[in-house]
Amino acid sequence: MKRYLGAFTIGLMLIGTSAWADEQKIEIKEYNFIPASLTIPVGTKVTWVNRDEIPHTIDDSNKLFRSPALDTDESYSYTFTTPGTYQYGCRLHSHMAGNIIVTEK
Ligand SMILES: [Cu+2]
Repeated sequence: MKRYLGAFTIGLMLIGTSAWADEQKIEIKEYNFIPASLTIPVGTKVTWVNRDEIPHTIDDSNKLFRSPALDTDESYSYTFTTPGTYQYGCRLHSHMAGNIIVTEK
């Protein structure tokens, strides 16, 4: 039983490490996505965090991903599994725009 738990713990640590390496964060501040342009390898999880006092959304122009309205400090994540260029914006503020370039691994 002890040995089983040990292997389980190491497994969890490995999962934790790879999740850390394949994650990127985009902050929303003063109606801007920061960074507005991000290049990532396929398989990367992107997390947007709203740092404004007003709600924002993350909406892909091709409707691949679409977040609910995020209040202050709320976040939304999407994992990109196909290479390409993704344009997104905020459906509450049409002038907000960002893009993500997903490259082959
Ligand atoms: Cu907005």
